[in-house]
Amino acid sequence: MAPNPQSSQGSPLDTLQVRAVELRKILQRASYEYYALDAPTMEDSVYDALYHELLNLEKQYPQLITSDSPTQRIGEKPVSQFVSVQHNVPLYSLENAFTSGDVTTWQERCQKGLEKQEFLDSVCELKIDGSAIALTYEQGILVRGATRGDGVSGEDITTNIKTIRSIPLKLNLENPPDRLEIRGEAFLPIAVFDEINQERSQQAEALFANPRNAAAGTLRQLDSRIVAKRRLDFFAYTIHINQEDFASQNLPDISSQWQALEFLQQIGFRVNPNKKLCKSIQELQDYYDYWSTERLKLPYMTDGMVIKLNEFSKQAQLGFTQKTPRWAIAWKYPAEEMPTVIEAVTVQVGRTGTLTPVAELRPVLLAGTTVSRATLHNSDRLAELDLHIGDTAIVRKAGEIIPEVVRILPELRPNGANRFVMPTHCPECGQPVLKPEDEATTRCINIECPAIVRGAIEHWVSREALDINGIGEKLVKQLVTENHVTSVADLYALTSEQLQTLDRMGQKSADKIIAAIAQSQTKPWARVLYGLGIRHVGSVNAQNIADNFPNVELLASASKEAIASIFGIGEEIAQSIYEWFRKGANQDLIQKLQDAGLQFVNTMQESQAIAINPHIAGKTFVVTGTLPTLKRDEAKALIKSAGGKVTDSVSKKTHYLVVGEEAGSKLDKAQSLGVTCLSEAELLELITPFPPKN
Ligand code: 3B9
Repeated sequence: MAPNPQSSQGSPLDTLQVRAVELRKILQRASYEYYALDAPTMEDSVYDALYHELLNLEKQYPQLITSDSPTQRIGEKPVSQFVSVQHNVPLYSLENAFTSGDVTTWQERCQKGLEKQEFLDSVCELKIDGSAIALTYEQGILVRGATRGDGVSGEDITTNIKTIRSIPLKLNLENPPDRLEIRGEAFLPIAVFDEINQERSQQAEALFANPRNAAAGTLRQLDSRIVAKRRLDFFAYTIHINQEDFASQNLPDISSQWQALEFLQQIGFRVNPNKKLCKSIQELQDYYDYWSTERLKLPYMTDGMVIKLNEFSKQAQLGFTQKTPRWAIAWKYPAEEMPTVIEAVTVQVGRTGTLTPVAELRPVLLAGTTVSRATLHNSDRLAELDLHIGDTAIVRKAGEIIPEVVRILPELRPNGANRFVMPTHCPECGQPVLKPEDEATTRCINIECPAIVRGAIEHWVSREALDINGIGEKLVKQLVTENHVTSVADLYALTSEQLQTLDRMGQKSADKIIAAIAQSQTKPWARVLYGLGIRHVGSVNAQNIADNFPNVELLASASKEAIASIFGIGEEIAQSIYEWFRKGANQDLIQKLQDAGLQFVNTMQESQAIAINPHIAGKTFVVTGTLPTLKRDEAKALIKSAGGKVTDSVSKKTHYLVVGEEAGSKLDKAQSLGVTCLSEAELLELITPFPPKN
C-alpha cells in the first residue's frame, strides 16, 4: 500500500507521525502473534503492505524513524568489531545433573537450606541448545542485546539481536519500567541450520558442526545483513526489574518463576510452551523421561531440562554460588555427538579376518562415558569420509552402540595433513589383503594370521561357545605369540607344565585351566558348531542346525538347499556353512577336534528336539558292531529321540538291525529272520529329514 498522496502532501507532519505510530503498533501486534505466540492472525500480504507503507513514510521523512520501528530490524552495514559490555547482573550458568540421584541430592540440599521437609515446587523448562543472551529495555524500548561472554562481560550485538523477529523492539506494557533486563536463549531451528550448511557446502564454505555453533557464530557476525537472513529465534526465561520500578509502575505482582514466564509472554516474548510446574520428584522424573524422546521431534535442539524452585522468596533465601544459582539445576540428556580430533587411525583384524579401521581420538565425554576410539567401519566408509590424520570429526555414541565417526570437518584440517589409506597388507601377519569390488570390507585371508587365530580361540572359549573359564584375551595372546597354539584344536594338547612357563601362571591356575579345557569335551554339538565360528552362524542358528543335523558328517555333506531349508537359516548362512566345510583346513580342524574328544554328535538330551520321524517311530532297532562315526550309545540315543525303540537282541519283532564292522552273531540271526539291515549312513538317512547328497 503506497502512502496516501493526499495526506502525505497536504497534512502536517503530525498526522503522518500518528499514522507511523499506528502502523508500528499494528505490525508489532502481528509480529507478536506470529513469532511469540505462534498463532498468526494477519495475512502475509497485508503485513507486507503495511510494512511498506511505513517504510515509505520513514524514507520520505527520516525524522519519523524510531529505534523500535519494525523497519529497523534489517541489518546495518558491517561493523569492524563489537564493543565489550559489562552485565549489570552476571549471567549465571547452571550446575549440571546427570542422574536422578543428582536431582534428588539437589532437592534435598534446597530443602535443608530452607529448613523444609516437603518437596519444593519446581518449574521444569527445556534447556535449549543455543546461546544465552541478555536484552536491556529502557522505557520499554530495546536498547541493548549482549552475548553472555564470560558471564560478567559480553559483547554488544544489538544490531544482530534486532534482526530476531521473536524479540520485541518495544514491550507490550502500558507503563514500562525505566529499565528491565530479559535473558534467554537465542538459537537456530534445525531446519535453518541444515539449509545453511547445504548452501555452504554448495559454495565450498566451511560447515557448522551443530546448530549451537551456528547460532553463536551468527550472533557474532559483523554484518547484520547476513544475520537477518539466518532466521535466528529466541526463547525468554528470566526477567529482572528493579524492586522500586516494580512498585512505582504498578506492574503485576510476580513472585514466582511460573508467573515470570507468563508475564514474559504477555509483554511480547516467545516463551517455550513445554514448561511444567512440578510438585514431586516423580513429576520431575516423568518430565525428564517424556522429553528424552519427544525432544527429538522438536524443530530445535535441546540438551536437557532446567529445574528451578518456583518461588522467588525461596530462590532469594538460597542465593548464588560463584557461578550458579543454588535454586536451579540443569538435568542433561547424555550428549550423543561431539567434535574431537583424530590423532591416529589403527587397523584391527577380527576373527573372520575383516580389517576394521579405528579412529584413535582425543578423549571426549559422550552419552555419559569417555570415548577415545571410534569405528570407521570399513574401507568404503573411510573413502567417503576422506579422512586425514589430525582431522576434527564429529563422533557419535548413541546408548550402547559402538562409538562411530559421523563426519569430518575438513575446514579444521591442519596444513599438510596426510590422507589415511587402508593398508595393502595385513597389519598382523603381513600377508596381502583382499578387497572384493562388490564388498565394502577388506579382509586378511591367511588362516594362520595370528589375529584370526586369536579371534578364533577367544570365540571358542567364550561363554556361549565352549565356555572355557580362565582363558582370557591376555592368555590367548601369549599362547599364540609363543606358538603354543595355532588353532583351537591345539588347546587340547596343552599341558599344565607348558602353561606354567607363561607370565604369572602358577601350578594351581594352570591345572584349573587344563581341567576347564577338558571339561569342554562334554559340551554339546550345538555349542561346538557355534564355537567353530562359521560366518553368520550365531548360537541360535547353531542350535537349530544341530537339531536338524545330529552329527557333523551329515552337516558336512549336506547340500546348500538342505541347509537353507532349516527354520531361520537363509541362503547366505547356508552358503557360508557349505563353503566352510569345503575347505581342507576346516576338514582337518574337525578331524583334530574329533580326535581331541569333542562332541560332534547329538547325545540323548539334545536329540529330544528332533521331530518324531514316521520311519522310526514305534519301530524296534538293534545296534551291533562298530559304527564308522557314532558310538553305539549315540546311535541308540538318536533312534530313541526320533521315537524308535531299541533292544539288545534280535527277534522276529525287530524291524531294523544297524550294523557296524565286526558284527557277530546278531547279523547272522537277523539275516536268517529276514530283518532289514542298515548301515550307519542308512540309519541317518532315515532319521534326518535332509539326507546327505550321495
Ligand atoms: C539473577 C533455561 C537455560 C535457564 C538461570 C538457563 C540458563 C540459566 C538460567 C537464569 N535455560 N533457563 N536459566 N530454561 N539455559 C537460572 C541462571 N537466571 C538468572 O540468570 C538469574 C540471575 C537473579 C535471578 C536469576 O537474581 C538476582 C540476583 C541479584 C541481582 C538481581 C537479580
